[in-house]
This record gives sequence, C-alpha cells and structure tokens, in this order.
Amino acid sequence: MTPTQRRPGAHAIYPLRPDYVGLARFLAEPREDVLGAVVFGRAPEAPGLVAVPLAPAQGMDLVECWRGRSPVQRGTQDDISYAHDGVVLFASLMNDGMPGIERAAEDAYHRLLTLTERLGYPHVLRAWNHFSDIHGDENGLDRYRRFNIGRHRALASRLRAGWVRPAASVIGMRIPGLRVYLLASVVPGQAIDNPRQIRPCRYPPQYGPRPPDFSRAIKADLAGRQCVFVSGTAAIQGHASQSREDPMGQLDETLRNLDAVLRAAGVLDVAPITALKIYTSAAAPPRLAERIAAWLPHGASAVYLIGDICRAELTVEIEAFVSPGDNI
Ligand code: 3EB
Repeated sequence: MTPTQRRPGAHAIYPLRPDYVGLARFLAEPREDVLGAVVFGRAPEAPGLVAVPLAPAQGMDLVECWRGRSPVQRGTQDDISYAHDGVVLFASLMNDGMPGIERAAEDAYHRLLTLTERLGYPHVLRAWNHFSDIHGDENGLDRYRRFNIGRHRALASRLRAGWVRPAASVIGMRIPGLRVYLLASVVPGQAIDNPRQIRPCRYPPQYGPRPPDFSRAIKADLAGRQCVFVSGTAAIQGHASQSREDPMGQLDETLRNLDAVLRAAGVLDVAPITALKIYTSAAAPPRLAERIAAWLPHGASAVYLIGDICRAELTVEIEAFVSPGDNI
C-alpha cells in the first residue's frame, strides 16, 4: 500500500478502552466502532448491548462501552452476539434458561470458545461473569464453586494445550440467569502473577473441588497498544481472605494488591490507570469512595456497582483497565 492509499486514521493508535456513559448518551452517539457495550441496569433492545443488572451505585443506567477500529463486523450465532475489527473480538451471551450454574457455565464457555476459535480470535484476554444467587447452595455446594467446576470442564482441553487463562471477574447479580461477556484477540496475552497472592489455579481444595481458572492480570500488545487487564482483585493474601469485618481494611489490602499486580505487569505507577470498576456487596461507604478517589490519578474513571463478591466474607472487589499510553 502506498501512503496515499491508506485509510485515514489507519495508523492512529488502536483505541481500545472502556468508556462509561449514561444510556441516553450512549444511544445518541455514533456506534460504528463499538465492539460491545454492557448496560448495568435495564437494557433496551439494541444490537450488541448486553444487560448486566447490577445496580450502579450512581443510580442511573450506566453503559460500559468498548470501542475498536471501524469498520466493525457484527453477528449473532448460537445465541452469542459478537463484533470484531481484526484485532479484538467482543462476545456476549445470556444463558438464562438452563437449570444449574455448573452446566450453564460449562455450556456458556463451550459455546463462547467455539465461536472465538471459529472467528480467528482464540486468545481470550478478559472475561466477565455474572450470575444469580452466587452463595446459594446447589446440590450441596456453593454456586460459585459449582460455576468453577463447569468453567473448568469447558476450558480443560485448552489448558492442557497451554492456553492462557484470561483475566476475569465473577460477581453475583440479583436476578436469575448467567451473563458472560469477553474480549478475545488474534494474538495471545501474557499472564501476570500477583506476588502477594498465589495463582488462583493453585488454590487449595478448601475453596472448592475445582480452582477458579483466571489469571491475576493479562498484558497484551493490541496492534501496538499496550493493554493491561487486571482481574477482580480483593483482600486476599496468599489464598486467605483478610480484614473480614472491616470494609476499609479490605480496601487497603485490595489497593496493595492492585499496586503489586500492576508493578508485576511493568506498570510502575498508578498514573496510567484508565478505568477502575469497584464492586461492593452493599452501598459503598462514602469513606471508601474518598479513599479510592485519592488513590486514582486524575482523568481515570471509577464506577461503582453493587453485586456479590464470590467469597461471602469479602465486601469489596476492584478491577482495572490500564493502557500506559492513555494518561502519560
Ligand atoms: C479471588 O481473588 C477473588 O473466579 O474468575 C476474582 C476474580 C475472584 C475472578 C474468578 C474470582 C474470579 O479469588 C475472587
């Protein structure tokens, strides 16, 4: 291609990042470059819009919008909505009808992985999982532990072949169903460990018969843009929960974990943090938001959502998206 034949913007930096906007604004804006969007609230019918009914603490319908590079190709298959742009694929699925979270999780991951591979994006970098009654009992086991069994069964053959576990979040929602959405890419990401925590896949059996299959963070070079996806991070040291009855203590521990995993990913300062999502199991105390605001760099976004953390004794969990080129 000669320079004059290049599409305008073809050499601009790959734009992937989450934007958080109100639903009305999202619906009013152009959407050609939208890979996927998630409404934390009631979703209207719109292509590629997945509803995750966690209450936004801001009290409005909040949309998390992932933009890639136009033209984006969209489709639906096997009840999965997807869109891709040659670099990243966003896919989402609602598995609301299937009884039993173990089977629902296995079926969801089986279908999602089949699709990502068929479309040429076999490397899942980041997955979000939301389902109801996360601490309920299902055949004698906590539903989160059942979810881990189903997820593990769907991933097992890929894991044996060296597939990298994605960064992930698992947060309980308060209406029935399972919602999974993910970002996958044409190139593999690199798994980052947190030196303060053991790898989730090495959790001892006290946390369930199958460990959770996720990486603490994934670092990826997406068309020249360095991205770090930090998994839902809570007050866990080694494998043990810390500061059980103390939300502010849990927050301090969580921020230490975020610092540590970012450092391990080569992000030497919190300044490049682009977006933070904070999940709390009840309305966050104002002091918690104040502490986070003081920790976050100027220009980064922080959204608060109410949902259940997958260990009942934990009340706060934080995930992050970092692209060092964004703020510095
Ligand atoms: C933890 O560190 C807290 O099962 O995919 C955080 C993020 C947690 C993802 C998952 C679980 C998961 O174990 C819980």
